[in-house]
This record gives sequence, structure tokens and C-alpha cells, in this order.
Amino acid sequence: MFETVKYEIRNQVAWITLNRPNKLNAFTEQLNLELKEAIKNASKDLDVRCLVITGEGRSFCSGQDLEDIPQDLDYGEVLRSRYNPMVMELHKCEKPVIAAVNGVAAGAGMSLALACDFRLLSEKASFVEAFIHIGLVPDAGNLYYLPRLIGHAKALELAVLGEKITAKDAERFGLVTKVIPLEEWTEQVTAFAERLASMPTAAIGLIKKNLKSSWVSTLEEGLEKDAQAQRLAGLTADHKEGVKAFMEKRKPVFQGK
Ligand code: T3D
Repeated sequence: MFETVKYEIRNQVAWITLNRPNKLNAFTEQLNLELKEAIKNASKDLDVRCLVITGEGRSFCSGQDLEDIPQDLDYGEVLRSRYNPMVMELHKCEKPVIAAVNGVAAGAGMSLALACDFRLLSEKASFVEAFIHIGLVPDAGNLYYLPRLIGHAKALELAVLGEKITAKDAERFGLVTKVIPLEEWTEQVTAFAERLASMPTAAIGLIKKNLKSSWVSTLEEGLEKDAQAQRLAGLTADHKEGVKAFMEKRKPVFQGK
């Protein structure tokens, strides 16, 4: 289906693997577009309840392919036509999205990881705000997500200095859900993804939506959004099942609706 992305569904999890390992999974136009399509497919597929984005080989993604910089477009247009739609597809996704950062995530590769809901890092993984080393500005949502995740001061420091951020440092800054030892990587990422896929994923979608809008809402608007979301969550089969299972003292079986 795709050439630069592997797309597999297992146990209600869509596994989306960036597949240009010889270039450390650097972005080309084709990869931007195929990744966007893969996210769109998984977002729409009723059999999918969680997405995992990861990289083939030793890297997660090294950002824009520096050997494939388009000559015919200015960089603003490259972002508008290729990167921004990819980030917006992630932003629109109502299902939980995990960045399984298996190795280095540099430049727009770091931006991609920041735009996901969870970041699982291999102990060998790292982040690099590589933009500054080539005289560019962090893009693809990097400067939107980073201060929201770790605060303005640390975001500025990382973006300006562009130093390698080890998995341990990323965990210390609060950028990471979990750092995973190499030998447990596949097992732990799979377990985490399948755990999310078995949760009340419609409620997760509502949590994502209201958390995002909280940045631009007054308290009054936020309270109204709580009421609207809770109305919808209260109508789901998963809510009924959760209460029933509690009363029957058993584990609930959620369907994501
Ligand atoms: O609109 C626009 O087009 C602008 C948009 C910009 C968005 C951006 O993402 S800008 C930032 C672009 N990315 C970078 O500047 C990162 C460049 N890469 C690196 O800094 C390092 O490669 C890494 C820190 C990612 C990894 O370092 P290391 O030592 O583990 O690996 P390496 O030896 O540097 O790289 C291995 C190979 O991958 C090497 O090729 P070779 O020598 O084996 O043939 C290297 O050239 C290649 N490679 C790595 N990153 C890229 C790349 N080739 C093309 N583009 C890359 N981004």
C-alpha cells in the first residue's frame, strides 16, 4: 500500500513504521504524504483503537532529508503543503497515538514525536533539536508542543542550544511516558499499546479533545466542555459496562464505543 511506511494492524493497534532506515528514516515528500495517509486510515478504521508510530532500524526519524530539499518551493510552502497537514492529521486523531521512539529523533522527527500523545523511549533513544545547527527554526509544531509539555524556559534552552537530549534527560524533563530497556522494547511497547486499545477509547478521544482546547478556553468555557464531553461519555456502552463490571466485581470489557 505504501513504499516508505509499513502499515500493519494487530490486536486493534495500527503499527505505522517509517521505513527509510538507510537515511535514518529522514522525511521526503513521499514519506510526509504516506505517513499522513497512514494516520488518516488508522483514524478512520473502526477496527483500530490505538496507533503506534515508530522507525525501522536504529533511528526513529532524522527530520527532513537534507539531500532531498526541494529547489522549486520555499521552505514555508514545504511546511504548508507537506508537514503541516501531517501534524494536523495527528492533531485530529481521536484515538491514542504512541510515538515508540526506538532511536534518534532529530529535527522534524522530534516534532513528530512531540505531536503524539505518549512517548515511549528506548534507553538508546535521543532527541535533537537539529534545526539550529543548520540555521533553521524548529517547525512542524515543535515550538507549539514543546513549551506545553515542558515549559517555556526549558523549551527555549533545548531549541536554541540544540544539544543531544538523552532518554534519561528527556524523562527528567517530563517529555517521556517511559524509558524502556532495549531487551524489553517490543514486549513493553506492544503491552502498552494493547492496554490502551482495550480501554474506553471513546472517552480517551474526549479527554484528548478537551485537554487540547483547555489551552484556549476560559474556565467557564472549559466547564461547559466538560459537561458536553461527559454527556457523550455517559451515553457510551463502555460507561454502562464499566459500572456493571464494578457492581459485579469483575474486570470490564470495553469496546471503544
Ligand atoms: O521546509 C524544509 O524543507 C525545512 C524543513 C526542515 C525540517 C527539519 O527536520 S530540519 C532538520 C533536518 N535534520 C537534521 O539536520 C539532522 C541531520 N542528522 C543528524 O544530525 C545526525 O545524522 C543524527 C543526529 C540524526 C544521527 O547521528 P548519527 O551519528 O547517529 O548518524 P550519522 O552518521 O550522522 O547518519 C547516518 C547516515 O544517515 C549518514 O549517511 P552515510 O554517511 O551513512 O551515507 C547521514 O548522512 C544520513 N542522514 C542522517 N540524517 C539525515 C541523513 N541524510 C539525509 N538527511 C538527514 N536528515
